[in-house]
Amino acid sequence: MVSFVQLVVKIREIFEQKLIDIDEVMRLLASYNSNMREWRRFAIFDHNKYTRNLVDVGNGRYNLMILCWGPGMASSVHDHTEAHCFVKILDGELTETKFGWPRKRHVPLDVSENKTYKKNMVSYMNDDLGLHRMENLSHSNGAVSLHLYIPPYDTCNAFDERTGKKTKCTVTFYSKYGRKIDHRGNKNG
Ligand code: 2CO
Ligand code: FE2
Repeated sequence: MVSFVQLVVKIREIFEQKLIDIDEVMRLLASYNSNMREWRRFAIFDHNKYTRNLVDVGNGRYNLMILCWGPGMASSVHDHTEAHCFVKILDGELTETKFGWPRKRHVPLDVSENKTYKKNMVSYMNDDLGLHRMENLSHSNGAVSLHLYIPPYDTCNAFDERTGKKTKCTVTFYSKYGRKIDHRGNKNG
């Protein structure tokens, strides 16, 4: 069984290889049994918006971050700028809704899948699989998730669920390496 620090180190080792083996990364993330004491220094919540808290940049090849979702908080419907996106639930639950890419203008997006991920579960997403929204449907509990994006990206597109209209958004960090940075967290993605 790996600790959180060992997990971060093992992710670095995996990405020293050129080719990404999605199943290998999924297995590694699944093998970590979430222990709040190990990651809580990165888990900084905000009252208004889910926060993105940087944990590691793996030599510039990826971004590993912890996202903190207060009750009822959700992302926009968004894409992932051609990055691989792995999500592991560290605490609470998140519900993912997947959508197809917009087919024509002014038409609602098609929902392709809806799944709730519980503590320790792992999900994978990329642009070939469509768009998604993540949300914490709980009215009382927060949720914490570990996200791995390869390669790192700082802009993505958000989509209006009812019209498919696309808006560019910037994704920013609320804290880096456990220290809060002095601007508001991600406003869009
Ligand atoms: N992609 C969103 C973000 O980085 C979170 S949803 O899970 O990929 O803010
Ligand atoms: Fe996402």
